[in-house]
Amino acid sequence: MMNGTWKVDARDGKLAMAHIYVAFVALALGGLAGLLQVLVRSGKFELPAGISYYTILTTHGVLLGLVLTTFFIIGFQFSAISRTAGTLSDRIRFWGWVGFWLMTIGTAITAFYILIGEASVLYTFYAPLQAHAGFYIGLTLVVVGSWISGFATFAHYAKWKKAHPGQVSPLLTFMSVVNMILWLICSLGVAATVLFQFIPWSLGYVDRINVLVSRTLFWYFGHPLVYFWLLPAYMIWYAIIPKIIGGKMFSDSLARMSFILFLIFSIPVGFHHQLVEPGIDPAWKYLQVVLTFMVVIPSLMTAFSMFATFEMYGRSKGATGLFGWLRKLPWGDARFFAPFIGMLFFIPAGAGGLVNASYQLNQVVHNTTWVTGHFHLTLATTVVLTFFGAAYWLIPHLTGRVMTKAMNRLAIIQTIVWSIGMIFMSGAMHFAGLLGAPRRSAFSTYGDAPQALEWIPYQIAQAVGGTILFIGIILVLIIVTNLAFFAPKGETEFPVAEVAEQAERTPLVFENWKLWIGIAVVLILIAYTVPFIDMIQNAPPGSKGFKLW
Ligand code: HAS
Ligand code: CU
Repeated sequence: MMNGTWKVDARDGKLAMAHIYVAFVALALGGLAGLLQVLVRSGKFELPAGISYYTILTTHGVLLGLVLTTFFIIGFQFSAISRTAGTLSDRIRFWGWVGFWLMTIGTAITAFYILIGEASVLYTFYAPLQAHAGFYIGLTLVVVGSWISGFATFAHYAKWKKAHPGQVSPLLTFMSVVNMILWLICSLGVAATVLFQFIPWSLGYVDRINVLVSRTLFWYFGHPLVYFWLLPAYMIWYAIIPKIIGGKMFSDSLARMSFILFLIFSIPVGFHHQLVEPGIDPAWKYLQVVLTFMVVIPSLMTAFSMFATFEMYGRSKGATGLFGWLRKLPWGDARFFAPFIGMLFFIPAGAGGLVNASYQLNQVVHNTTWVTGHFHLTLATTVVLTFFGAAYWLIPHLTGRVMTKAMNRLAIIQTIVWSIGMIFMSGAMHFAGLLGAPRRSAFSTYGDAPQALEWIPYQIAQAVGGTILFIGIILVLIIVTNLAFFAPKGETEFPVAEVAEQAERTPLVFENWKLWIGIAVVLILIAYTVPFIDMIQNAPPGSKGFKLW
């Protein structure tokens, strides 16, 4: 497929880089907060100057879970659509900048209220914890900004379609569109709870909040949010990694189909975060658990597709035997190595997700550090290592530089450091969680309860792992700064893979948006309407706000 340009236009590159700078500043500050947290939870360290553990924890979750991800993803996607569907028009780029500034101003406002200690409500901001209204208003601006970038993406796609009637759109553009549709539909939930519940309540216009409705709207958003993080990583796996290893993509249709399945199944599943929540009929929890297991399928398809890509490539290089192809992969290339390690970690990470989603097992792990361990494998390893791997070619591509051998070596070391740190930290979180160690909680021996004394050694292992991870953050920041400002001038490729099968065979039905969005909406209505009416009709009086920090 000959689509787009070889190089991202310099003006589009600037827009993408603006997002990427904010993402890495968030990584630096959020990572520092993470280090302080593991030290506190080891029991050997206290925060100075009366700073609350929960202030630090909120900073960490918001900066890394919400800011790093959203900014990196939108920056990456803008460069991907510019690369594959052609340079953005001035008007679309203008709206991209509007989106960027709204998100940045919103982030600054939210960060301000967190840092002055007025919003230590963690990144899930569960009611009845009540933050300063500025926290919610800042978040609203971030979401509205991201919507504008979403519409800019759709406009660019529509322009391409108009110029290429009857043709299948470039894969990376198609995938970016799916991810932004997913994001738009799901963020309606968080927008609704923030605008209609949290803001009036935190401003004092109303006294009480319907806690169950707020959590339900949050998780209607919160689960698809994790796929909004994951899909860009899958874009890199499907469409970029095959080119980096010198091979071809296994199947264009399969990749598109898995993205459509994510669009359909990833929203009506939020109850798997509320399995122990009273006030929701178990029948509806059951339905959403079934749908959760449906959304595992596109990940299994992705695993299959990646194995097929690697094996096809290895065999074309003469590999034999069941795993002979493994030896043919370019282990010394950080652009491959970091995302590959991310894939490897996704095997236990995904298995942990299946444990979480299993109704009975969820009773054991819910609200324990097991869950924290789960998302440090999924988000903080699989997704983040893939993003790092992408940054190693994307940043030099956009800044007109090249990665030196020394920096590549440092990036390999970075990946190894990250893996070791994460095995210790996330491993310890999983084990301590099974013993009952609570998440979202500062250090305590709970009056020397025997259980609590049992998990303290794991919390020390957690601190060791977290410290190693912080070294990993320093390394990646050194690499990124080098690639953005100091690396030698030159041209770096934005790799986009070709497909092994004939690309023309991809059916156009994947772009029948009315159909797919229609199915998604129907499933959402089936999964949510009745329980939602229940929650409103049978609501207790609601809760006043609490500031417990
Ligand atoms: Fe999750 C909680 C269930 C995936 C993130 N999850 C969380 C939270 C976060 C999160 C942040 O059902 C905490 C939210 C909070 O603060 O409360 N999760 C799942 C399930 C999946 C899953 C079923 N989660 C993710 C991903 C995330 C993420 C992805 C971020 C990016 N999760 C849950 C549940 C909870 C939860 C419950 C609530 C728990 C509670 O009680 O609070 C699935 O999508 C996972 C499917 C994945 C697989 C793996 C496929 C493997 C692949 C790799 C192939 C490898 C290759 C390399 C090719 C089945 C694709 C091979 C090479 C060799 C040499 C071997
Ligand atoms: Cu989920």
